[in-house]
Amino acid sequence: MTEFINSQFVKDMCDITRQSYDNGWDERNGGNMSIRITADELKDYNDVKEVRRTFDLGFDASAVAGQYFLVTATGRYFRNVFQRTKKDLGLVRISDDGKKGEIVWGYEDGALPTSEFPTHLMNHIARLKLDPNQRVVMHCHVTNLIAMSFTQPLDEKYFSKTIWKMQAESMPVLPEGLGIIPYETPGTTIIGKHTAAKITNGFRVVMWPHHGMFAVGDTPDECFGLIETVEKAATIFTAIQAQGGNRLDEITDKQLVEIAKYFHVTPRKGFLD
Ligand code: 2HA
Ligand code: ZN
Repeated sequence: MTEFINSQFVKDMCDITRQSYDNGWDERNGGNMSIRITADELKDYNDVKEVRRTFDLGFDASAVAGQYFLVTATGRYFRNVFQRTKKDLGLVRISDDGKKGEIVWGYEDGALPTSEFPTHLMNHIARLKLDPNQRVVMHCHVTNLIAMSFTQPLDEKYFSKTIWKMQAESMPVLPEGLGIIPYETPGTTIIGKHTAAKITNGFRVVMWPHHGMFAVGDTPDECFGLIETVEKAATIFTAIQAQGGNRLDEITDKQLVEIAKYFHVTPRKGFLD
């Protein structure tokens, strides 16, 4: 019998949560992650066939009815997922009417999915409309981008350009730039709706000011790679400020256009002069 705990999905979740914790982005219960899995991909796992508990989703998720999501638990710590895997992760099937989550694996000591699960689902659904290969949603508390949300204007063009200019790699990785929503209370469906509007607009990374980053991707590596790249740019920005803030030289708008051409990516319209 193939056990779900030995699947690549669970391995990826353990790897990424631990790495994100080691990077200092998930103090206590900070952060959450989900991976979309199809029924077909689960057919060989015999321990995910039975519904153990159900809960209300609080919104209509019928766009992903019958699909499965491996999700970090609410109140649990990224630091522990790799060794408390069956307690701190759960596999949830979205009911046929899209109103309920059906727990088929994990959350063994009574846990439930992250408070941000409605937001994750709304954003899986929004991204799936643009990208049928959408799989992963991740949220974490990246230090330097959060700090920038206090000191820099919360303007998408300004932030995107700043991130592009901090390192040559930002443009090929994130040509669409960084989406920004207003500050919102964590765990609400409002934050989910505002974020989904940004995802619908083609952003894959959205800043939640004074809170953290939210990203979508086709694979755990891609999603985590987007977060790493933006946070690396924010770290360089922070180091520049610590060195006095003067930029004697920098990547110009013209050079950003050249990078984009070379890597065959299209920068978001209107963000470069
Ligand atoms: O999972 O990070 O935004 C805890 C949080 C909520
Ligand atoms: Zn958070």
